[in-house]
Amino acid sequence: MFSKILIANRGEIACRVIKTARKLGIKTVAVYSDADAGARHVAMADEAVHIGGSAARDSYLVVDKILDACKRTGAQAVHPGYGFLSENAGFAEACGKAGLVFIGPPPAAIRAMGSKSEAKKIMEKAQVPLVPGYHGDDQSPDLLAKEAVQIGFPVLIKASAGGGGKGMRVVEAADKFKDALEGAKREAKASFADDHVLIEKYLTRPRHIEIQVFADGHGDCVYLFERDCSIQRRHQKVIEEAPAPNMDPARRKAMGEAAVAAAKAIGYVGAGTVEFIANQDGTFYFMEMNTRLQVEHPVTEAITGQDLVDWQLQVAAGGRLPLKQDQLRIDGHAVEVRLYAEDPARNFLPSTGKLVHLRLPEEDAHVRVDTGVRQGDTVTPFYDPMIAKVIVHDRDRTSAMRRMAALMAATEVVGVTTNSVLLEALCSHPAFVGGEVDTGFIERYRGDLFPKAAPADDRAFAVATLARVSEWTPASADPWDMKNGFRLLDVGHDEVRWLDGEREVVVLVRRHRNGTLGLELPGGSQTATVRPAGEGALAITLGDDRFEARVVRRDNDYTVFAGKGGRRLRLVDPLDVTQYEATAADQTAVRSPLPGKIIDLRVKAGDSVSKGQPLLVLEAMKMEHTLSAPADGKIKSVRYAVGEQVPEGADLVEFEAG
Ligand code: MV4
Repeated sequence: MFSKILIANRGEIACRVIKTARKLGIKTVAVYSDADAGARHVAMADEAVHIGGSAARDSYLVVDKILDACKRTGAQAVHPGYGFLSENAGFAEACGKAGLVFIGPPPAAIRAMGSKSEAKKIMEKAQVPLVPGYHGDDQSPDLLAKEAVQIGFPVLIKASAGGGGKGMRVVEAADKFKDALEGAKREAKASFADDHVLIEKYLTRPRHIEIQVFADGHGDCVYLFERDCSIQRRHQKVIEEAPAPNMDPARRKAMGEAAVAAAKAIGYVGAGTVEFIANQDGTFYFMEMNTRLQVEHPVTEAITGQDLVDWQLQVAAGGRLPLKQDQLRIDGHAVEVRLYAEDPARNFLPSTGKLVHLRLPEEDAHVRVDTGVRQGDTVTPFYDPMIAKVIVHDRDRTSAMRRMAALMAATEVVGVTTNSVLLEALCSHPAFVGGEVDTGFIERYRGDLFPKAAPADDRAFAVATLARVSEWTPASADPWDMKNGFRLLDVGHDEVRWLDGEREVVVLVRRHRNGTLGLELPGGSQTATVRPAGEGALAITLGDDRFEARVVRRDNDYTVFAGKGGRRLRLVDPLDVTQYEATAADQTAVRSPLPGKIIDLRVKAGDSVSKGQPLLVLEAMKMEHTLSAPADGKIKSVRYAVGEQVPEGADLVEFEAG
């Protein structure tokens, strides 16, 4: 077994690998970029090596710097995590050439799975079920059109070099095929420099079911059952679970054995995932194979009781698989959610900033939290904005979902916007909890999952006001002996002004002789009491209700956590004139929300535009963001050209409202 390994990654997966290495008594070396100098994975490792600039291309993707760090520290093996270089055959090869063990599959296996059509050819030979379709080398439009008719519409045109849904076109009928084919080839050429496409029968309500496989270097290979990852948004997994709901045991065995056949067909070693797409009736087809440890591996660990990084280390060190197939069992049900710093209200734009307040679920026998951040860290635009993975394991699916929904409702983050409200809504949605699972779920239930932002309710105003009053009332002071800030106006009341978005609400506060408070709220008067509870919480009575809440103050922003996600209210301080942000009509420029690259301009100086009209497309954090006109108006100037890099906050388009 290794005495020292280097983790060529960052964030939660780096922390996660370090945790298992430490359990096995293996020393760890972290690598880090400028932006990660104070990161959690650096603090957790036994040693750390700075490898370059914040952008991944200057650090985590630079093979030579990682190999040099191994050399300098005497690391014997490299764990690539996921993303970055984890599926880079050249990197795996370079490790081997440098006398290092790459903790992953052989380079040839990585290469074999790199091309969709190559992978499908290998699977066909291994008799792994493929979606009915055409993935030949003849790409003449007439032949492809004939194949499409043969398959039967609707068909799906897919870029062979594509991934994550890029370059896919659904074609409903023959007369639409030629245009769609041209569009798909154009996009494939632009995105992957390879316009080779394949044609498949389109599955209308598919499920994404993947099988965890594990092979050692001695010819053994097992499957550790399935994960259902159908709940996705823009091909980003949002919720993953194991086992798959309503999975028939015979089907499970068939999929597991097909996945093992796939792994054996390419001489696989290590942890791998064979992805299938399945119809609602359970028929399944090979989609692709991922030659890395997946983000969602913890749900498999939870139901099997295995530590897959431990298995990786043992197999990479030449050991045999720890268990045989008939020793593996499913226990209970596990679900994982990915807590992201992104803003659903701004079309899921990544949300960057300092984690002023971070209260993640407490770990216990049912709950695991894999995170790479701590309160006070900053979510930067350089990397995937995942804050944490929360994994719940329980006796059955309903219990696991109920527990997860409660954890999401209690999760508190201030400083960035997160998707915790969406996660809570999903895990408590009757259709989802009832087992309705397919890749179109979020779109189908958009109305339930993204309710219109309701105005703050009386409870939010009451809690924020009580927090404000608590700032005036030192815990021990006699409410009548007020020295600081509590002004007795006419009949002994004070007022607290709040902004909820653009709506201003005034709450009158009266102190009663018996020490209770009278609050005049938008919905009427309420008697309240407040006292400090443990860990910065407030113990509140409001009318007949008694509950705990937490309020996090940042300048004049009070974020209320009272069991339904965070609600931010801004204290109106009459002396602070800067609090009225420019409304859209006042905006004279469209600014870049993130550092990125301009990849498309839709307007030019002099154009008249209407509110919401797309102006340009910015590429940032591996995603495309379309920036639109904040109001009706005219374009005065366009400050940047296609291909130019822009900093966060740069004025991209000068705009004149009206
Ligand atoms: C499909 C499909 C329907 N029919 N293939 C999306 C990206 C890549 N993972 C394959 N994908 C799909 N392939 C056929 N023949 C629907 C999808 C698909 C999808 C698949 C799995 C998980 C999420 C998805 C979201 C949209 C579309």
